[in-house]
Parts: sequence; C-alpha cells; structure tokens
Amino acid sequence: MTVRNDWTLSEITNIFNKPLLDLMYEAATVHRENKAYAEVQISSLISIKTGGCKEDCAYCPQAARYQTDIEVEPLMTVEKVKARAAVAKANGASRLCMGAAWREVRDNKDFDRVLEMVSEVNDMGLEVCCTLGMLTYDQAERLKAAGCFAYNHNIDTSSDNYENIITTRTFDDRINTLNNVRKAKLSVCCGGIVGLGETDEDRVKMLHTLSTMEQHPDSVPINALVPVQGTPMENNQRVSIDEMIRMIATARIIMPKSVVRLSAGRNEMSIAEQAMCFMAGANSIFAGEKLLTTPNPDFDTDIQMFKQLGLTPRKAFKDVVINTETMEAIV
Ligand code: SAM
Ligand code: DTB
Ligand code: SF4
Repeated sequence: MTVRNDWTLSEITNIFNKPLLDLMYEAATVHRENKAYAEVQISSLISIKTGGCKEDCAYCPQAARYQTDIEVEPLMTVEKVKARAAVAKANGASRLCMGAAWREVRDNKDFDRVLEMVSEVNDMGLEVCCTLGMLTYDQAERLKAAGCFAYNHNIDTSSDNYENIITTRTFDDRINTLNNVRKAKLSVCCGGIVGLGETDEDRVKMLHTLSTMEQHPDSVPINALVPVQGTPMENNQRVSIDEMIRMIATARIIMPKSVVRLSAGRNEMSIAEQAMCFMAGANSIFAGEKLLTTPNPDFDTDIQMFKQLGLTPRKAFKDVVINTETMEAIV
C-alpha cells in the first residue's frame, strides 16, 4: 500500500465525485488491504473543562458568546477523570480523549493538573489523547513526557472557508500547533467537520490539506455538525449519510494507513448507515453516551452494534513501535 503526499486537487475531486457505490467499493478495497479491517478503535471523550470559551467557532456550543444550554464547569479533578477512564476501559475503549474548552494551553496550575491526569490515565494502560487548543512546542513536549500519546487539533474546514467559521485564530495558527505536536512525536489526530455550509470544493480542499501534509495525520476524525441551539449554526441542515460516506471513503483512499474516525453525528445514524461508513473505511468511533457536550450512543448500544456487524475493538498501543534505546514510542 503506497502512501502518497502529492495528491492534486483534481485527483481528489475525481475520487470524491465518483458514483457513490463505485467510491465505496474502491475505498472498501483499499481498506481490506489492511489485515485488521474489522478492527475498530474505540475512543472515549471526556470534557475535562466545559464551556466559557473565548473563541468564536460558529459550530461550538462551548463558546461563551453564544447563548446555549451548556453549564460552565471548572477543570475536573484527577480522581473524577480516573473514574471515568475506568468505565471507558471496562467498556472496550483503548483511547481516552480529554477535551478542554480553551483557546490555548497556558503554563499554569490547570496545565499541571492536566499533566497529572495524563500520567494517571496512561498508567491505566489507555492511549491518552488531549485536545486543549493551541499548543507551543514546549507544551507539546511536556504532554509527551507526562505520557500523552496523541493530540487532537482539527483544521475543521478548508482554508478558504475557515474565516466564515472562526475569526479569533487563523488557519495558520492551527497548522503551527500541528507542527509542534508532530515535532514532539505525539500521534497527530486531525480532521474536520461537514455541514458548516461549506461547498463540495471546500470538502475536497480540506481533504487535500490533510493528505498533502508531510506525514498524514495518524487519525482523521470526520465529524458531522451537531447543530446546537444558540450557535450561529443552529439551523444548518443535517448532513446526509451519503455525504458522510463520500468524505470517509475519499479519506480512506487518499490516506490509506490513517485511522479514519466516524466522529460526531452517530447519534442520528442507524446501524445500517454506520455499517456503510465502516464498509467505506471508517475504523474508529467515539463511544460513550456523550461526546463533549452532546449525546452519543451509549456503550451498550455500540457493543451490540459491534456484535451485529462482526467488528472487534482495537487494542491499545497496537502497531506502536518502541525505540529500545530510549524506550519511547515511535509514532
Ligand atoms: N477547544 C479545543 C479546540 O478547539 O481545539 C478543543 C475542543 S474542540 C470542541 C474540538 C473539536 O470538536 C473542534 O475542532 C471541532 O472540530 C469539534 N466540534 C466542536 N463542536 C462541534 C459540533 N457542534 N459538531 C461537530 N463537531 C464539533
Ligand atoms: C473531534 O474531532 N470530535 C470530537 C473531538 N475531536 C474532540 C468533539 C466533537 C464535539 C461535538 C460537539 C459536542 O459534543 O460538544
Ligand atoms: Fe472554544 Fe474549541 Fe469550542 Fe472553538 S471549538 S469555541 S476553541 S471549545
């Protein structure tokens, strides 16, 4: 399986616009070159600090400037995070992703507490992922040293559409954080959202940015917008299943070795619809009854779906190579 970083916009456009069943078939064929195609990574999310965010991301219920029903909550205690991590692990999760409604990380007591959470959850044998906003290289290194495995920072949409969605930080700020994450040898989790009012051209451009990175993101979350009352996107039309399949299948074909995550939006999907996404190459989900603030299928529902579809949960730290000199994970 060759991994290419030189995709052109026209090549991706041609793939993206194939008749849906041809596109699915091609993506499924690429996916089946991976021996473990029926393995799906289960990642569980915890919102460790909720609401009151200064940013203006138009999709986000946690932005302070929008009148949503979200209750602002301070940074969780380490004990509470550990308890939630234990429940996630008992339900088959191999990764725990901790999200904070921050614009960026600051070097203060809160960050020290996050580092403690990271270390404790890593000691429980779970892959720790954090999504805390913008990060300097030094902060990325501190996370890595504490036992953090991955960092999620999405580009969200195309560079052209970006200013219509967020004005309080730039597309280049995002890329800068992603470079810091990569340089600190954290696993890179980076994807975006569909349903923000973007065009198909924007979707292709977003996939082009991801697939022409020097190294593809190790995981690529594809979120369907969850429209939340009070946000500027509250009345956006729901993303249809064929649009999700098209994104997932194209991502699978152009980034064949990355984990593609069927992310936000599963609560509104039937098992048959999700099955088509797995067929089209999705091999990860967020599980647990809440994403960060919005509903998601509960663990039992997903365990049932795995049984029905013959899927198995992927083990933590699978395929991770350890440098025996430094004992560091090579990602
Ligand atoms: N504050 C940090 C940041 O923005 O990087 C971390 C948390 S933020 C909520 C993580 C990601 O969640 C966003 O980049 C966006 O892609 C996704 N997200 C937020 N609200 C969403 C919504 N309503 N529907 C779908 N995805 C959403
Ligand atoms: C990602 O790509 N999706 C997750 C995670 N990374 C942090 C977040 C989805 C949030 C959906 C809206 C909410 O629950 O607040
Ligand atoms: Fe804040 Fe992140 Fe929500 Fe943007 S997406 S408003 S940065 S919590």
